[in-house]
Amino acid sequence: MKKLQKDSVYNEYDADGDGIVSDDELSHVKEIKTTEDELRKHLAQLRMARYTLIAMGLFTVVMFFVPLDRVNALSDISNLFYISGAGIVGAYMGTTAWMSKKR
Ligand SMILES: [Ca+2]
Repeated sequence: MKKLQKDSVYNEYDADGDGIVSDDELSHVKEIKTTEDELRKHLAQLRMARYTLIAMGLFTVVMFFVPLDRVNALSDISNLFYISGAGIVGAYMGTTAWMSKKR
């Protein structure tokens, strides 16, 4: 019988913790990795959407303290900022709803 080396990275594939990495457990490795990748990707997208929302909120609050002539000068940029921010958040929500429906 073969054994894993000490502190092997494949120890985690012993799902039931009996000290034996069985054929059945190994066959699930790809599935586990795919799920982990999806979770990581989802987490990154969640962070992006969250920080975009926070940035939009902060930007709005900051705009209250900026002199009006500067606000007018920046209006083209701030319009783009709001539209693209809403696009990011909307795309996140849309794909999240679509992905959870697909499952
Ligand atoms: Ca096992």
